[in-house]
Amino acid sequence: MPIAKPYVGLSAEEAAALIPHGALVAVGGFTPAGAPKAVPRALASRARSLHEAGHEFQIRLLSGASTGAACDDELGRAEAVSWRAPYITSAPMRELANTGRLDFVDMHLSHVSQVVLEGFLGPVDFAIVEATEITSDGRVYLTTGIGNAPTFLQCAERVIVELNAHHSTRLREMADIIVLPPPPHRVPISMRDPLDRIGRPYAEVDPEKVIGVVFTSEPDGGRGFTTPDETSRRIADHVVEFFLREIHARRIPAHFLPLQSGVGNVCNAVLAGIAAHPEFPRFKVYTEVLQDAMLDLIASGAAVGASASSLSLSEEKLKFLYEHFSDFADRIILRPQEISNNPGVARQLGVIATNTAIEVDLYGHVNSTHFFGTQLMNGLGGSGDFERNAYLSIFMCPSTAKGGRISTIVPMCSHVDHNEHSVQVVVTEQGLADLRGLAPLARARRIIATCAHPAYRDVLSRYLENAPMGHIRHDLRNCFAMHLNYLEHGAMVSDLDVSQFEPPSTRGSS
Ligand code: 0RQ
Repeated sequence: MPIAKPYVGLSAEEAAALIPHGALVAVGGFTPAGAPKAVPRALASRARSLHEAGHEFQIRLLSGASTGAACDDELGRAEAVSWRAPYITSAPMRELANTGRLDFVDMHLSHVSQVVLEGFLGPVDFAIVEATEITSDGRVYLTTGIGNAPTFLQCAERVIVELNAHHSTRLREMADIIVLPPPPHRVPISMRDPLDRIGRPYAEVDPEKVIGVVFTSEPDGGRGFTTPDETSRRIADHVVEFFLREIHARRIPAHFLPLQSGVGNVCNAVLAGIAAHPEFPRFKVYTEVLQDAMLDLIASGAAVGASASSLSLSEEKLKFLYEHFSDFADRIILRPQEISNNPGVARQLGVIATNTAIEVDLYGHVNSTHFFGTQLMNGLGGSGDFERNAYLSIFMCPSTAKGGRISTIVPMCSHVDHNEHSVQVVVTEQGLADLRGLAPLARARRIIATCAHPAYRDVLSRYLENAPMGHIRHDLRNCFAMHLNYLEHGAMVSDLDVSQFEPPSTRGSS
């Protein structure tokens, strides 16, 4: 591949060797999509060699969202990161965060760009971004994930670009890039429709800052989803029926409102449920990651088009997209996450937000991030950007986890990411609790009656009705009794008959 002047071609190892211990390194992309691969992998290998030789070597790592295996997994396994923000899905990184060996800062994804530009995290020493092209005047055409790359390119002191030949150069037709200056120079975001374009097809960098270009040809390594299981399908059915009822009651317009869909199998099942329903109107999507199920909806015409920050697709779907690019070019827009997740835009467009919870308490507070208040799962990602500001805020989860031994409906959340004021609808496979207009005790009774698994309804009702009276009823001595029971005895209630949670096909078989 020819290289534009004035850039220097480097091997990944040569590029990694330029990054010193303690540097704040900011990587482009959003999820594995568009995250750099070769240089982080070489950095991990360098860290291992240095550690073996008895030297200190750790970087601080900032990204758009999660990254790919070549970045977070490799650097995590090499214990090459001392500080990490704003979101991870990597098991090695999670392990470090949960054992006190990594300082992880969980942030709303829409906040990252402004926090960097405001200087709150200190100077960004290096940006590493993945692109299909960099021009001699500093235009950078990004690949499948935009994330915070435009901001990082603007403010990093030194820049390394991975030019990845695996990706279509036509991706620039989907990119719509703008970097908002910090206050008091903010400009209004002029967007009335999810498919409005407000920026340029490229990010910009001062060519003087680019210390090297590394050539690669490597897929993102995105994974597809499993076929929705029965629990996810039942959650999806409740959500789809609710949407249709709301349209019928004219609380949602007949042509629907832009949909935001979070990560995971439940969210994909909802999309599949929407696709399968003959009466569902064609709708637009305003979300952060475009996953396989969403591409299917756009391909089938069920969805008009989507705004997102990345194409987080399986290899098979990405290949399909590249082969039929012209069909999608003006129906998918890829934006920096400050815009894809912008709270003001979500409010302006009237986004309907659907995300998954780890646990929900009786009053509708949601924990998205920490098991038993201590063990980090992934981080809150973009869920708060959308849920707090949505036209309709919906959280979904199975009513139980770990073979029924955990109820996801609990008296009090062991950690709170979204408070009761950001949560209007809670859905499990048991049913859908519409909490709009309900005062705290009515919310609690509805959540127990509608969402809790029958095996846990009595214990939850007893907790509520025996708690001291107040505007909100809580028994501070017992609000975590179910959590403690699980930690001490392996189930949230004693004498639990776990056979009732087995899927119907295995029930009764030996
Ligand atoms: O663990 O597989 O070991 O049994 O948690 O659970 O049901 O597979 O959940 O994959 O849908 O993810 C909230 C984590 C849900 C995700 C969360 C255990 C359960 C299992 C996973 P095992 P499921 P999903 C925008 C939106 C925050 C970020 C976000 C998430 C494992 O959706 O990270 O919303 N959300 N971003 O057994 C103990 C409980 C549990 C529990 C489940 N109450 N206690 N364990 N599990 N509930 C996208 C971006 O930001 C990019």
